[in-house]
Amino acid sequence: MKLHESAHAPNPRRVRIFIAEKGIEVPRVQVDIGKRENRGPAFLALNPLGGVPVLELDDGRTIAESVAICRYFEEVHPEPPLMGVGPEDCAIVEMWNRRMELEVMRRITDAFRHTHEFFKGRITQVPEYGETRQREVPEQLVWLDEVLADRPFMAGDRFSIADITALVGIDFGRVIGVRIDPELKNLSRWHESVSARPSAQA
Ligand SMILES: N[C@@H](CCC(=O)N[C@@H](CS)C(=O)NCC(=O)O)C(=O)O
Repeated sequence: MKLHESAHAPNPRRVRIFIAEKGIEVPRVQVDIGKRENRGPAFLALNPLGGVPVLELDDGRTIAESVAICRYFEEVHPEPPLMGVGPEDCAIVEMWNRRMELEVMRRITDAFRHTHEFFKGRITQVPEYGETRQREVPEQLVWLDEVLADRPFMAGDRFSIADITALVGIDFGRVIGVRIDPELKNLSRWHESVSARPSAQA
């Protein structure tokens, strides 16, 4: 098994944190997205959409999409659970992970993709769209602060994939100037606590 990933990209970091929480070691292959290795024929044979990460199984099958890769590891290595326990809890974790992905991380990566040099010539940038997405981020962080008023983690009492997605999204936001306002006490406390977990260094 091999994990094709890129050290500085946010989606691979989600998977690295996830497997670090589970104590799983997986051989990694670095894909240089700066040099567009992920757009060359060898990588496109693994994932025709060209995104990292990709998990290559021993039988040659490949799994792309960070959450699908995490789902695989959750099934083969259930402890500690990071995607919920039982039908209700699993659905609640999924709800919060989707919210973190679609509302928080996606907003930040859209802002990056549409305004940053790195994506010039790679996608059709619409700077106005990126700037609008960026302007919306602070109000999302206020919302997260409210969410965390009555619970330690995004989906409740237990650390989950929703925390991983939120952490990776917010940390990646640093490249475009996203910072947590210290006045957001709940979000600041959460960020400090999840950043202190050894997995956050992955
Ligand atoms: N939906 C995919 C997104 C994968 C993705 O877009 N990865 C980024 C890195 S975070 C990438 O490969 N970017 C370079 C490119 O698209 O050329 C997932 O969740 O894994």
